[in-house]
Amino acid sequence: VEGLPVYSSDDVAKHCNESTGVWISYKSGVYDITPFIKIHPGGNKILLGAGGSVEPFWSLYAIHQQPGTLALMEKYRIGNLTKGEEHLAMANMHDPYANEPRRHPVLVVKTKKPFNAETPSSLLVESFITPTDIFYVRHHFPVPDVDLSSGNYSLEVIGLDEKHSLNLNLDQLKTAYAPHSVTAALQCSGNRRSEMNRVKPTKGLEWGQGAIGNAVWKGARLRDVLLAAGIKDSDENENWHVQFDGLDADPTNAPYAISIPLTKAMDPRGDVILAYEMNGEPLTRDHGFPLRVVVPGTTGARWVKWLTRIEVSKNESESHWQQCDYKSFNPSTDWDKVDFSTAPAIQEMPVTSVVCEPHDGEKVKLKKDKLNLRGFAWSGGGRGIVRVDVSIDLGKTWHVAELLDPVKLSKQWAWTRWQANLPVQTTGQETEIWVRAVDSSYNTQPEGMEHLWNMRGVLAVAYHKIKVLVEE
Ligand code: MTE
Ligand code: MO
Repeated sequence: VEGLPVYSSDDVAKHCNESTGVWISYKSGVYDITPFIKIHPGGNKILLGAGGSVEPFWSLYAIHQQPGTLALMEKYRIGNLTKGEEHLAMANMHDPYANEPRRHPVLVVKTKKPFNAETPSSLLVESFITPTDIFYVRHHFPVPDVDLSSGNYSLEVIGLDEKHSLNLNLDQLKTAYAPHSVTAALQCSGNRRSEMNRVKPTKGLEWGQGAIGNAVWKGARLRDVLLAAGIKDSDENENWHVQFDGLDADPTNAPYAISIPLTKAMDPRGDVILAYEMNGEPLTRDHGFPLRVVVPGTTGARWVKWLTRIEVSKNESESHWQQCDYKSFNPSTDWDKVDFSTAPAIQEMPVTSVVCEPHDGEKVKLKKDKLNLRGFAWSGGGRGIVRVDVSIDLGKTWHVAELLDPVKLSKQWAWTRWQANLPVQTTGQETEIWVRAVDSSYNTQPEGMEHLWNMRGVLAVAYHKIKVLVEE
């Protein structure tokens, strides 16, 4: 670093767009990141930091606190910042995370700002319904704080024809539309990413197996609200979408926004609801108070929290999250080659299963010469789990696990817990456990994460494999 040219924060500030070139500072370094802009995993959000210090944005998008980010940056280093000017760009920043809710200490925190945390998997298998306080949390931004008594909260609903637009407060939504309850699992597209990262690093939060939970959601049917907004069943077109905006927004004021197909929204069997209750209580702030979308069978990213706007449109959302995230690619596609427009957004999720107990690396004792295993399985699209298979000899022989929760073949939105008691002949040895589930379409999981690997680390649904030491 010694010997590089010295630049002032004013010099950096002059390079703030693509025509001047984009410079940023980080601590005492000055970087020309112009060539990096088009391959930045977070899209053009990187321009927010142009001409100044990136530190505030790095703490806003905590994903950058991964090892490797700095090393990647060093390639673009062109000089040093004038001594003493390191904090100039940040002098007036206030902490957007000053007003976060309290969280249960049992949650395993992945990032604090934004807050992202998962449920320990040994707790997941304890109950069919995951208690709200220990349910995983996935935020992109600070948590909005809605005060219903201020009268400022409303839900705007825009149909295809503006004449029928609705503007509802929470009471109107609760009284005008019959409440409907749905028991459904919510799972992040990135659940189990850490297993995929063992093949090769991906970009995303380092989730274990706990970015999933199962809850009872209550609210108005989206179908009923859309009918009131003038949408007819005959309007249905495979390509049309329903867009949702949250109250949370990025530093350019673009709200978290996502869309789902209109066919799913209008399907009376689709059970999409605008939920104001989770597990019998009003939603908590972390889970979207006062209103969130529940899209059973569909990936978590579409379940927009702090919902404030719905719009039916002839195309899907143009947002970064719809277009340039939550998509999967061929294992040989990397960030320098990827064209996000070539892949559809993830909607329904594939089948997955997890061993929750014992956990990877645990020393276990046999009960009556048997090894007791417990876990969960789930599939998207309303496909119920019909079988869970377990092997302790690398797939030479398989045992059928017992399903602990009732399963339907269709419209099965909830997960299913399972258990198995396997005879183990030898003790004092490391034993590898494999589990895979089969859903009602007879879809099952691929064996290895290596064949599923994708640069974003989504849909990590290979067999769950763990090793335990069976004690005497
Ligand atoms: N909605 C808004 N408005 N903002 C968000 O950051 N995160 C999404 C989704 N809805 C998100 C959102 C993602 S990626 C997931 S996995 C789920 O919310 C997580 O929901 P939970 O925090 O209630 O578990
Ligand atoms: Mo997610």
